[in-house]
Amino acid sequence: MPQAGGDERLEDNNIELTVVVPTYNEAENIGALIDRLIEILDREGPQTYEVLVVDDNSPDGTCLIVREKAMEYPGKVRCLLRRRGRGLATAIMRGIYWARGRYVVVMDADFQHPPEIVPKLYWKAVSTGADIVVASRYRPGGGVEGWSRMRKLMSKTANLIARILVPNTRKVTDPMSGFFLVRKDIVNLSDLRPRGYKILMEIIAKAYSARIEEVAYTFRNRAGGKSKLGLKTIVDFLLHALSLSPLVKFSLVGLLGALINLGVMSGVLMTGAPLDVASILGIETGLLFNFFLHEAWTFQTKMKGGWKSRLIGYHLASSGGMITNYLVMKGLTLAGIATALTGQAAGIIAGFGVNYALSQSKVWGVDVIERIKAGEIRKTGRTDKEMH
Ligand SMILES: Nc1nc2c(ncn2[C@@H]2O[C@H](COP(=O)(O)OP(=O)(O)OP(=O)(O)O)[C@@H](O)[C@H]2O)c(=O)[nH]1
Ligand SMILES: [Mg+2]
Repeated sequence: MPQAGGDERLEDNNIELTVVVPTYNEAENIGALIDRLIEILDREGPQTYEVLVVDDNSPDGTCLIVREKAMEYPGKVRCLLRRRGRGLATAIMRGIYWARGRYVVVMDADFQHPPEIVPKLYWKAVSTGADIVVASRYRPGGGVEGWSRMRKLMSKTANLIARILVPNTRKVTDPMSGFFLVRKDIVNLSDLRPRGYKILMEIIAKAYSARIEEVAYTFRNRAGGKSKLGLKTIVDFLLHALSLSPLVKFSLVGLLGALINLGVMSGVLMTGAPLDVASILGIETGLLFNFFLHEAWTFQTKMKGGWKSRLIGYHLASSGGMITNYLVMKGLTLAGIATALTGQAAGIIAGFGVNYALSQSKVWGVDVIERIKAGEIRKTGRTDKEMH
């Protein structure tokens, strides 16, 4: 998708806020929502704003209602009609692309996201300098209204899965929120590959150096119309979280590294070299291979400075994994719980866990990557502060 700027939108690109509302069959809600948004934003919002509805050609005529409202509130309301393609995440991306505002708020049309929170998100961003402000159900003062126990449990589980799989989401209490503000220029639309509903999770996963704040809110019952939520949403969420997860990439790289380790070892053995030499060469080649792939792919640092200290760190993390592997095997076999082989297998799993945990938190931790992306860690590996 093309990036913002450099076209006809530039001339009136200097408004403060765009509220993007994706819709599919929201004729029952959209008119009232626009009235309410205009009333609140005129009173409490920034001087310049617009409401941009992105409608996927709803058969119930949602976009026609929006166009009537556009005449009622000139310059403040637009409907972007997508005749081809459907899907919430891509509709939101379209909305962000066409937004003229410096800040963009994304919200649902069905009043589950209270319009009164919109100015709060905006003023929070302005007063704190945040790049992203999440409207959170899980902050003190927030909550959900009318959810069954099952839906609460599903939401909490999804939250936990995101936290485990996508470390950057740990910065917020509600990474799955559909209600949030972003500063338009921090979203790199061509970098997003969203699947299903949870575009915020991906924006947070990829915006390493973004400053994030939250505002509590209560998620309300749908005012009218029907839900588009289904089983597919859950499957999409899981696949999306996996695709953003360094854990999955770390495992794949680890497997490849093991194959390289074995390949190099057998090659060296064929030259008549002693087993110890062949084994150590195999281990080190596998490690180096893993390291460079983790740099470029798993954690996407793109080798931006400080990599030598990360290389040493990765050797330590891997050694921690190997020691754990050995200790677990030894412990299980001595205790008579496992055979040599099953003990070693359990050791490999435990060792992998330790290696991943150390690599992810210490070598390529969220804060480390944040500092690399912000250009704070230079080629020497020292930070700007240390150099001054
Ligand atoms: N443009 C567009 N909007 C969509 C699409 N699917 C859902 N939406 C809109 O996205 C918002 C959220 O969808 P909902 O069906 O309310 O999903 P939900 O809030 O998770 O589910 P409920 O709690 O049951 O309402 C609403 O404004 C929908 O109209 C789509 O395919 N295209
Ligand atoms: Mg809804």
